[in-house]
Amino acid sequence: MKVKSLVVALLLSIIPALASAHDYTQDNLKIDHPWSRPTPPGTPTGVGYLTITNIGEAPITLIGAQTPRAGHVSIHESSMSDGVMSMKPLKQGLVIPAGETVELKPHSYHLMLEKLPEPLHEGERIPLTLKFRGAETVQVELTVEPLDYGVMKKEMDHSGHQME
Ligand SMILES: [Cu+2]
Repeated sequence: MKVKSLVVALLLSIIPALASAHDYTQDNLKIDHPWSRPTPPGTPTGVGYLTITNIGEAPITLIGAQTPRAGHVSIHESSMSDGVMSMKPLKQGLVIPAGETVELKPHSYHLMLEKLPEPLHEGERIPLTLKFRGAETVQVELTVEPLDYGVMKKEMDHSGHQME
């Protein structure tokens, strides 16, 4: 009996993640639509975007991420200065204040998938582990969307990244 109810409890905890694979809720945070873009052969870096909502009462900080598809993942912030897009790593992590939503998206905060051993392919689902201060580690999947997904053409190349 005991084992049975444990199994049921485990299944119940897994099913919501499967039922809506693109929307993850865990304790004090909610993660929406993690996605990425295909990369041309030989490109060392890719991107990761997602929306994080802090549904708790205390601040949460995204402090790191890992994926088997990249040698290293950094948290970056892009900014425009004198018409030039540049980006810098957020060494202290990315803070999501209580009750707020932070979007990792083109031309803003993003995850940088570095040292790609092979290109990211459209349609692929990339496992990603997100580490937080103030929240449990979360497992999500980045869906590799088409290159022109949701943005204007000029935003496509993310060119600052190719120089790293
Ligand atoms: Cu970057």
